[in-house]
Amino acid sequence: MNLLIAVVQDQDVNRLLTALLEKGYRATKLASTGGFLRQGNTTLLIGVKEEEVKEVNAIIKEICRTRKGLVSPMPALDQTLNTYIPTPIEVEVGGATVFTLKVESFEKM
Ligand code: 2BA
Repeated sequence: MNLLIAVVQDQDVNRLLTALLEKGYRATKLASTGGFLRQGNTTLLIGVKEEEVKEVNAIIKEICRTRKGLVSPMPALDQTLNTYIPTPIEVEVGGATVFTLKVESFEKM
């Protein structure tokens, strides 16, 4: 058994969950926030057999899009807020960030 922890953009979640459920996979959806952009994203916990990891990763890859995000850098410590003009920096977000963990034990009680 493996646990995929997939951080995905909110815009992709519904399509991704539909695609996973259609193929018989189960998932738990958690609301999360990216540490860098401080914007909402979604973390999915997906428990799958070893031989299913590849297919689930392929589904995630197919559905999750790359998008642009904007972040405003914090002013330097020696810079007063009066003179600080934030210039947003563009970053590329996604498709998805996926961690694959081996599960030591899996039981439903
Ligand atoms: P955020 O932390 O909000 O990051 C959003 C995007 O900002 C990242 O996209 C990346 O392009 C950029 N970014 C993040 N940290 C950066 C840094 N220190 N310097 C410059 N640019 C930076 P993704 O890499 O696609 O990540 C999307 C979301 O996936 C992240 O949102 C975070 O919630 C999660 N994530 C990514 N890598 C992770 C990791 N190693 N551990 C835990 N969560 C991760």
